Formats: sequence, C-alpha cells, structure tokens
Amino acid sequence: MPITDVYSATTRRIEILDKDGKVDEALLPSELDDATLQRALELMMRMRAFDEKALTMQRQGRIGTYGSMRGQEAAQAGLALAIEPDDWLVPSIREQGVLEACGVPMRHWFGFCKGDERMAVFPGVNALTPSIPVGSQLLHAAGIGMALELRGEATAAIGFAGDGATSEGDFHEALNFAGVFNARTLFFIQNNGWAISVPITQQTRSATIAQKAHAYGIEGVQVDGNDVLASYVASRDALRKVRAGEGPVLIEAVTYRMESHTTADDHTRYRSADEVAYWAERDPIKRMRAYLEGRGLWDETRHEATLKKLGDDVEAEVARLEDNAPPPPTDIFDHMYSAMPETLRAQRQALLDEIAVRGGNGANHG
Ligand SMILES: Cc1ncc(C[n+]2csc(CCOP(=O)(O)OP(=O)(O)O)c2C)c(N)n1
Ligand SMILES: [Mg+2]
Repeated sequence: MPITDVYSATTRRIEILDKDGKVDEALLPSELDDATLQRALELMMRMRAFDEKALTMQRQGRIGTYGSMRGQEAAQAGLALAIEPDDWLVPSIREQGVLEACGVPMRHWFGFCKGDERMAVFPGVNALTPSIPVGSQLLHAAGIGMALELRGEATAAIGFAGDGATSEGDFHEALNFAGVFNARTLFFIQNNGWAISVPITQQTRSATIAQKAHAYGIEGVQVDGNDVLASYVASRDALRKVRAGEGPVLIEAVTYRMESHTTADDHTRYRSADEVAYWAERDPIKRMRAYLEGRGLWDETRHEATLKKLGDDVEAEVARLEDNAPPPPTDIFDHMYSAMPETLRAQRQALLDEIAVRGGNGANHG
C-alpha cells in the first residue's frame, strides 16, 4: 500500500506597486491607460475625502457611529475598477469606498450612518444593504452566486468580509457551499490586521487567509491590499473566472485599518503607535501618487486642484443629505420584510397610537 500525496497547493501573493511608488513593469496591466491610472488615484483620494468628512460629522453629532476605511482605499478602488455594472455587491460595514467608486452617492452611506433606512437602498448598482452580522455577507453572496450559476448569467456576486469574519462558521459554510454548487461568487476579504481589538495573530494560525480557500476546492490568492494595481489585477482575473462559471475565488487583500474600528472605539488602547506608523509609510495613496509623478502624470498643481474639487463634491453631497426630511418614526418597521408579519404590524400600530396620544411626530418620546 503506497503512501501518496493526494493534495498540495501553493498560495500566490501579487504585488506590483511598492511602497515607494516603484512598479514591476512586467506585471503592469497593459489595458490601464494613463487616464485610468489617474482615475485610480482620484478614486482613492475621493474615498479619503469622504472618510475624513464622515469622521468630522460624527464628532459633530451629524451622523451616528461610523467605521472608517482609511488605509483600505487601494483594495477597494482596485476591485471597483474590475467590477461590471451587473455584478452584485454584498457589503459589510466598511465598503463605502467600493460603493462610491461604483457610482453610489455618498449621502446614501452617510444617511445609513444616521439610521435612515431609506438611504441604505443604493441606487445605480446591484447592491444589498450593508449587513452588520460579521460574516453573514459571505452566505448571502454564495446564495446569489448560486442563483447566477443556475441562470447561467455571466455576472459575479461579490461578498465582503474582514479577517475577523474568517473565524465565523459563516465564512466556512459560504466557501464550502460556493465550491460545491460552483457559485459565481468572489469572496473579497480585506485583512486589515484587526477585528476591533483582536489582532490577526489571534484569529488564525494559518500563514494566510487565502490558503483557506484551497480546503474548499476553490482558488485563493493574496494581494498587497495597499497596492491598487495588484488589487485590480487579482480582481480582474478572479471576476473573469467567476463570471464564466469556472468556479468561485477568494481574494485576501492584506491592508491596514488606519483608524479605530469605529467612532465608538479607541485603537490607541490596544495597538502601538509604531505599528500604525509602519503602515502609514505604506499608504496606498502616497505610493500611487509617487508612481504617477514619476511618469509625469501627476504634479502638485493637479493634486491641489483635485483636493479642491473633492472638497466641493463632499460639501455638495452633505448639503443634499441634510436637505432630506427625516424619516417618519414608523420607518424602523418598514424595511425588513416584503410582507410585514402580524407581530411587527401590531408594534407599528402601537407606535402610531402612542404618537396620536402624545402628539408631535413621536421623535422625542423615549
Ligand atoms: C456575529 C457578530 N459578532 C460580533 C459583532 C460585533 N462586531 C462588529 S465588527 C467586528 C469585528 C469585525 O472584524 P473584521 O471581520 O476583521 O472586519 P473589520 O471590522 O476589521 O473590517 C465585531 C466583532 C457583529 N457585528 N456580528
Ligand atoms: Mg479586520
């Protein structure tokens, strides 16, 4: 009876643009013309401008809890450049950047952060509302991907999650299910090093998250998630494969959450300033800017003009957000089910009765 190797796999990591803005020319995707390279930088700058505004607005009490995506711009912009309009997006709480890059006006994300459910319906894209339970997005994406496979649609479902989510049963169930049913699903895992205060070293003993895909018979690849070109190339190749029904793919984008988990957290209590500084040197925007400047495609004047335009765009978007009349109090009931169950209908009526007794719109009654 021989002993044989029945399975082995290696996991690739893709890096194209290093932290100083130097590119591996052999890996540079030839279809990215100068204008698209500039757009990649602009998309990331736009994400950051909205992110900074959101943090300020939360501190001013103008939106509720907000989860910053600072540091993760390259992972999300690179993916966005490879997304087609018909693809399905199943976001978690940190995917405002990819939605923005796919054309969702950011007042919708800000409105979602105000608890306005009407705004969590994203126009112009096939996107579900953000789902809070960690890891659940992957199951939804596996299910949508299975439907796409059954219908033979050349479209992908993209499920988002973080490193922490990979310890949930949902992650493993979703990968297994997607593998068995050949779901047209891309699992896009942003490994930002932390799940609130739990570091990746306490999340898994595996050297990578990408390798976990192999156990489910699907392809897994790791990219430098602070490199917009690597994220684009991995996403382009993965989405081509997924849309063609050639199997699901998992991308692990290794990046870093530069801010606290959300505005309800203080990251200085559990991680070192040295670690944050290490990642600041690897900033995704800084390196892309350096690369474009080296090629004569960017300069200080253009940078300042871009920041000015982004500032104007952000203010215009916030003005539109704040022009919106607040939702009626019954709105909290109206978005969960297509046909409201009787128990919920009774609660909704009880709220209306209470408002009728007390007067006003009920907004200030605890
Ligand atoms: C099932 C579940 N457990 C716990 C939480 C609370 N929670 C919200 S985000 C988070 C950490 C998620 O970490 P990770 O998956 O790495 O994503 P990141 O926040 O870093 O983007 C936790 C524990 C939750 N929302 N859902
Ligand atoms: Mg994380």
